[in-house]
Parts: sequence; structure tokens; C-alpha cells
Amino acid sequence: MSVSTAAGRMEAWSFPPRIDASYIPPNDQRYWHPVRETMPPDERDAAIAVRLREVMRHAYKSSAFYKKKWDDAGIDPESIRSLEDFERVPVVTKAELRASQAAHEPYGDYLCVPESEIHHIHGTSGTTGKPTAFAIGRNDWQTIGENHARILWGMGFRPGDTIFFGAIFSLYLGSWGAMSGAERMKARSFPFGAGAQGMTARAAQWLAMVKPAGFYGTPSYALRLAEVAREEGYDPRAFGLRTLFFSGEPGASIPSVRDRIENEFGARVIDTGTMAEMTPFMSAAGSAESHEGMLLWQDMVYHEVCDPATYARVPYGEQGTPVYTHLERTSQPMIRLLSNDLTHWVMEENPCGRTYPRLPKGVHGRIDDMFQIRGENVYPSEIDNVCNAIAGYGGEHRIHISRAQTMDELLVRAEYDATVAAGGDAAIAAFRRTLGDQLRKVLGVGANVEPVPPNTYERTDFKARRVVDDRDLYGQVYQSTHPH
Ligand code: 8LH
Repeated sequence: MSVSTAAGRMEAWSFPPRIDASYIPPNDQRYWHPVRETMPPDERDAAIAVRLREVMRHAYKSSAFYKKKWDDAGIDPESIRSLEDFERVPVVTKAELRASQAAHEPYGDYLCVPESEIHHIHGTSGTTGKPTAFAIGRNDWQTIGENHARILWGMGFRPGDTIFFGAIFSLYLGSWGAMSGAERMKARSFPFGAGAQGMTARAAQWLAMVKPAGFYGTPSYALRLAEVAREEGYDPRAFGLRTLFFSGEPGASIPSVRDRIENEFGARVIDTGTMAEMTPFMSAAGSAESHEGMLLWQDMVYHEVCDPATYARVPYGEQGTPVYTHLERTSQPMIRLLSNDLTHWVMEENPCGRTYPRLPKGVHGRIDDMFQIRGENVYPSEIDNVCNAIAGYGGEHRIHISRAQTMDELLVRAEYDATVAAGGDAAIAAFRRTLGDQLRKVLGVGANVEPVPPNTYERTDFKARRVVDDRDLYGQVYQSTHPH
């Protein structure tokens, strides 16, 4: 089948996208766009190759950033004819975006639409350094709503369902982006938010009153919400939630964390999320039937999992770093944005029938967050998985990495729960032993374990930061005591 026929068969797939805002599938239809979602992957890939060229053409002619970048690399958008050709296109780093915005305030020289077309401004929530601004065009906001509606539909949401957004509404694109999909599919949105003092107790009160079908937030916050709800006398299972979907951090694809949340709320957990720059960031997402890990909805955003050194795609089954390309954004389109996260991908039959590749264990974490203990690579998410699976775990922990002489040392400080506390020293010692044994088994190296009382650590309304890396401190001390 020729590319144009394949592309022609894909419902309303063009660049720039043309959207029929009145379209909603019948309630019993599994797919929003049956052809796009279930077509043979090679036909989709052929159509994506055409689309990549169109997006590149748009970026090349409307942005000095991409023109210079590709001219310098000797890349002509017209020469990109296949997915293999596309791997020659240099990746874009977040540092380049920051530099572009510093030189061309506030949106950078990769805006690609007139400023008058900007519909939403968002930004990075980082508290250090200069923030990055996200400018989203009016048409793009509509496309984002359309894309997220498709994904929420795939998760099993339908018009009339109430979805509670328990995440910060301000700079953070997560809440706004997810809600745009709920609005598009005519669900009932409850933009409750998060982050203000006393808001979690009130969230429990409202959830008990409104009984929504869906909840959106971060996995860390859902666990905190369950704790606070119980303290306030609510049973989170009585909220009647059907599905909680999460983005922003690993958790929803960490088996023991997912199980913990599913047990707390008596509801299904679905993972989603790429990066704010990549909004529609839900283009990696689980579906109602394929709820483990995330499907890569390749016709919205083209996801590659690449070798972190060469940025060429790794074969299915292997590990690499996600590199993302917008296929439907005209404002600030990201073309090969490097995530610096780590994941592995597979191409298998999906229970939902969609023919997308999948990240069976979601996104494992940031490459920077990985550390080495006696030659073994260790991910914070593996430690999260062990802690959450241990009976008597109190809900929070911290991972300390330090350097004693020349070797890195790992110390896990983990809260025990009230039951362990009631059992006294013997129960605490048993908790320490079990956690130590499990960590050794899973990580392949020993870790020091220090049990700490319930509620030692602050909970978060947003993304958890559990790693305390003291090696820099060691480095500074080392350098000051070993002048060269
Ligand atoms: C994840 C996940 C996930 C994000 N599993 N790690 O929430 C989605 C968007 C809006 C977001 O959080 O964007 P932001 O603030 O730019 O952060 C992106 C990073 O967050 C990403 O590179 C990952 O390291 C992490 N992340 N969703 C695991 N489902």
C-alpha cells in the first residue's frame, strides 16, 4: 500500500491538523480513531515519515533555531524520507532551549507561530535558575485537547464522567493539559488543584461528596491523599473512583507502588506522561485493557527509544532514552527532544488491540538519577519498588548516596508503620532485616538500612525527590584537601 493511501485512510490526519470539534465516538466504541489506532505499524510508520518531513519543513521555514541547527548539521528537511533518515537529525537538548530563550526572550527563536497566536503560557516549575516558557498556540491547544480526549477515551472515560484534577494549576502543564482532554470529550472536569495549605484534607471531603470516576495527579500525591483521608476519617475506597491516572514521575508503573495505590482506592491505576515541552504529554499512556506500562501513540508524537550515546533507535526489547517529536504541534514544535530518561520498549500484541509500541515498565527514571554501587547500576525506582512491597513500610523513605573513601555507599532510611512501631525493638529489627535482604536480592548489592519512625519525612503534593546525593559534598571536601 502506498504511503498516500495509508495516510489517506487515517482519520483526519494532516499537518497542520484539521479537527472536527463536534466528533465524539459512540460510547461503546473502544477507539476514538479506529484506523489510526489499529493500523499495521509499517503503514503507520510510512505515514509518520511523511509527516516528519512536513513538521520539519514548517519548523525550518518559521524558526531561526531549527534553520541554524539543521544547516549546521547539513540536514535538509526535504531529504528526510524514512524513519532511518530521521535518526540523522540532531537531538534538541533542554539546555539549547534555555539558551534560545535567554537570547530571544521570552519564548525563544523556535516559537514557529506569530506571538498573536499564543493561547496559553506555562513554564517549568523549577525553583532554581531561569524558568523555561512554554507558549502554546490557539490551534495547538485544540489539538492537545483532541489528543488527550482520545487517550482518556482509551483509558475508559466517557462523556459525563467526573474527573478530579488533584494537581497544581499554575505553571504546571500537567493539570491543564490533562483537563483539556476531559473538556473536549465532554467529561465533567473538577479542577480542584493541589499545593495550598490544608487542601489535601479538603480534597478528601470533596472526593467523598462528589464521587468522581477519575483522578489525575502524581502517584506520590495520591498516596499522601490516602493517608490524609484516613486521618480525616474517610475511607479512600468510598470515594468510588474507577481509574486514577498519573504523570510526572515514576510510580504508576512501579509494581508495588501501583498495587498500593490500587488497594488504597479500590480503583485501577494508569500511567501516562512524557515532558511538558511535549504537550500533548499524554502521548505515552496506558489504556483500559493494556493498563500496564504505556503505549506510544505514535501518530500524535513520534517516540523513539535511542542509544544515549548515538541517538540512533535501539531495537525493540532494548533499553535507551526516549527522544520525542511532535507530529501535530505548530507552536514550539519539538523535533527530536532528548529526554535523558531511561526506559525500554517492546512491540507486541496489546490487549486493547492498538498497534502501538509499548513501554512495559513505563519510564524508569532520569539517567542522572541512576547511580552505581560497587559496579551495579541502581535506580531510585527499584528501591521505591522494594520499600512499597515490604509489610510494615510506613510510606516514605530517603536514599542517601555517599562516598566513603573511594567507594559509593547506599543508605536507605525507611519509615516503618504504626504496627511495627507497636511491636517495639524486635519488630523494628525484623523490618530492618527484611528490607535489607530484599534490597540485596533486587539490587544485587548490599545497602545499609536505617528504620525511622512513622511520618519522619515530609510528603509532597507534587513530584517526590527521595535521593540525597552526598557525593558532591565528598568531592568538594576531597578537592579542598587534595589540591593539585
Ligand atoms: C515521568 C513520567 C512518568 C513524567 N513516569 N517519569 O506530567 C507530565 C509532564 C507535564 C511533566 O511532568 O513534565 P515535566 O515537568 O517537564 O517533567 C518531565 C519529566 O518528568 C520526564 O522527563 C520524566 O523524568 C518525568 N516523568 N512523567 C516516569 N509517567
